[in-house]
Amino acid sequence: MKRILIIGSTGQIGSELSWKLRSIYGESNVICGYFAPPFPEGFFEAGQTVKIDATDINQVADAVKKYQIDTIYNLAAILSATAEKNPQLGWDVGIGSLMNCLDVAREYHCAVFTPSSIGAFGSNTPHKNTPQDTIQRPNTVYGITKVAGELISDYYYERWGVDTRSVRYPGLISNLTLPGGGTTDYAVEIFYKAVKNEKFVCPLRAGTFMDMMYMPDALDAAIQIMEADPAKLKHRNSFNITAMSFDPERLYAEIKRHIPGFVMEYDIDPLKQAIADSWPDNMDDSCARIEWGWNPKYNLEAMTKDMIAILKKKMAVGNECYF
Ligand code: NAD
Ligand code: AKB
Repeated sequence: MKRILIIGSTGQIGSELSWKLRSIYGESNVICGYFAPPFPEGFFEAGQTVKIDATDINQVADAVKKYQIDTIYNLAAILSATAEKNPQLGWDVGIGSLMNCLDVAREYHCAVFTPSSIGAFGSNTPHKNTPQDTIQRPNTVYGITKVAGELISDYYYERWGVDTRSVRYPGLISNLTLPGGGTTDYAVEIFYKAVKNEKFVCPLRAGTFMDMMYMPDALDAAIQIMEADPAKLKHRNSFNITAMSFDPERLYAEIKRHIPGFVMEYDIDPLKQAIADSWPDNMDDSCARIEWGWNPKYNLEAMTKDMIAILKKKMAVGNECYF
């Protein structure tokens, strides 16, 4: 049985991954590291928690020793749009936390999962059917941390035998915790506006295609890659994975099939638009499919139906809607 530490467990991914990992590996085997508010509802009651600033190696090492951890899910990061406003912080959290996890993992024999992103690609990467192995010259600090993270994770595997594995997540759409300041956040925010019957102002231009994924598939990916047979992995850090690709117009049209009166307008955010323009339109994820059986369940139609149903239910019981 695994003993898991999640670093950054209160964010968009961690708040859902913690429930899923507990349901698979047992409540007492999953320790949720937290850094700063906001905390998901019931976070401190749901299981074991520990405060960790992952940029401090002693805090990571103390938690690994105390809880006899053998697997670290390292989710600490500053997402793309926020990191552009504070590059030093983006670097310190993205790379500082990863280096600490890798060094602690090397000493205490842990496996490490650290997500990469579509942000690991740049303007001169082929944008259509982006290959697994291709040019990676991003021009955002977030993307630079992701490329450096992929390389140093492979280095720790090859040089020291640390079992590092990763996926390049696309934009993630979910309904529990709001996204943390990325370029793809619009694809979540639009749903909150739609179910509240409010107008949505889209920060990206029509025709801006990016890969996207519904959170249940993203959680499955994180677990499947860490459970994959190592003998079958030709790649490790990191695998292209995707579930759908759309632009704001296509998403708007799909939501309007459920909420016909919904209105969307555009007010382009130049920073987010420049970042989105540098990212792939759609990635080729065939290596993940072949090497560890990646096979997402949700396409645009299924994700949209589920998002609207869940958010409407939340609103009906009077829960807070934040946008
Ligand atoms: P998020 O911003 O929602 O959460 C990040 C978490 O890191 C938060 O809980 C925050 O408190 C924590 N954190 C910040 N500084 C810390 C520190 N010094 N020590 C410990 N924890 C710290 O991010 P997320 O969306 O959950 O993303 C998790 C990972 O997945 C990141 O590596 C991100 O780059 C990657 N990713 C996310 C998406 C997406 O669409 N959400 C897409 C691609 C990749
Ligand atoms: C962001 O937009 O920064 C993230 C990502 C795709 O990495 N959602």
